[in-house]
Amino acid sequence: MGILIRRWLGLDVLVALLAVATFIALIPAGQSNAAGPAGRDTVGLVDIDIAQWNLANEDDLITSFIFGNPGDLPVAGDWNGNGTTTPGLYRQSDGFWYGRNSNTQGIADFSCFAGDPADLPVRGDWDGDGDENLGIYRPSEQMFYLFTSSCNNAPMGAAQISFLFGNPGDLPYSGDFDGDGVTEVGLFRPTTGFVYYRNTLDTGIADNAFFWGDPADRVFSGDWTADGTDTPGLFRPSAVTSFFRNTNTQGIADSTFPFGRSNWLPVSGKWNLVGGVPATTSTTAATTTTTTTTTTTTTMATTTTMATVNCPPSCNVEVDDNKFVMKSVVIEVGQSVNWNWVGGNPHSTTSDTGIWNSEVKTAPTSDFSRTFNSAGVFPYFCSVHGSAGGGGMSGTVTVVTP
Ligand SMILES: [Ca+2]
Ligand SMILES: [Ca+2]
Ligand SMILES: [Ca+2]
Ligand SMILES: [Ca+2]
Repeated sequence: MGILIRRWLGLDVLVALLAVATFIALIPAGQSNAAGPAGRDTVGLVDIDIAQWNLANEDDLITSFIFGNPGDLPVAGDWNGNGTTTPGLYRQSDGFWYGRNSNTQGIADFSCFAGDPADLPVRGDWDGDGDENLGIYRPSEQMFYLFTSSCNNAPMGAAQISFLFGNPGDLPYSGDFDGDGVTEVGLFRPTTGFVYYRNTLDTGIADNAFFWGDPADRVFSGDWTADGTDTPGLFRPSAVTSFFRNTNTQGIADSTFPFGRSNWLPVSGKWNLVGGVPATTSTTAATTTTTTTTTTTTTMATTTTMATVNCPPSCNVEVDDNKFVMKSVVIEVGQSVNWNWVGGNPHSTTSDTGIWNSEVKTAPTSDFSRTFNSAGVFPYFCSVHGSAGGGGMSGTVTVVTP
């Protein structure tokens, strides 16, 4: 039948017919999200205007917190392989990704330089060893770059897996579509409403393709049935509703979840959250009454490979009222920074990413030293007079490879 229609009408018309049929079918679909089995993935929606994460649990109750800066692209994953999915984000402005290992408000647990402006993030267990790592899709090249290494606050370097897949305009998503424990990548093509994916992480034509969505939909995937296989979901801004399908086949949604606001971006995972507030929807953007002063990550310097060392083997930074004298120091891997308290006020040197904290000290007898054994940009602040992200009394240590 399909072949006949294609001969008579042409493929584009067939696609259009399928699109209309499936669009209508999606809307009145299925049971509510809360009726799914225990241990399944659930959705989260991120308001990127204010970096607010809103994670739904299996009872459709919402936990909200701030992580990141406005405009960061959310990408959640089980970065430490402990069974709980937690936030990550990709900052297109500087190519850094930032991750957190708990579903609470706080600073990033790690950050790494990973990509280019305009790259789009995906997450997955690309090597099947139990933890998830970052991947990026570079639309200009139609290339996936997937990292199997963890982020340890140094540049990620070259991706372990890279391959060509897709057409210009495609949007990436990822999931374990065949349930073998290794995550694959897929693409949503807004012009056709189809998703395409491969069962292996290499170049080739799609192993499966089916209609799933409208141009404005935001496609993701998850294990909605707790059987180990990821299948598609989508967030439809016009309906402020997430739709879930339990198989990687064309058809109507198996369940739906009305929640969020039309400008929010979806993520999915096992958040392992108990309690929360009931889900609500709105077609208007959130008013930005939520404070962003707790924004937790920092605007990092652009890549620092060309930075010039400006400290001798040990670098002295004066902790004055209320500033760090030598706010931006550049050292080589293996060298140390020594902070000396000279002002009259109490101050601290506290890493944005939590990797050191002097606690609050006062002059004249205080100092604090740290040796930096890996390359990267390490922002810090005074917990009394500054804030993470370069607010107030703050500075950076840039560590370069000799
Ligand atoms: Ca985890
Ligand atoms: Ca892995
Ligand atoms: Ca797989
Ligand atoms: Ca499943």
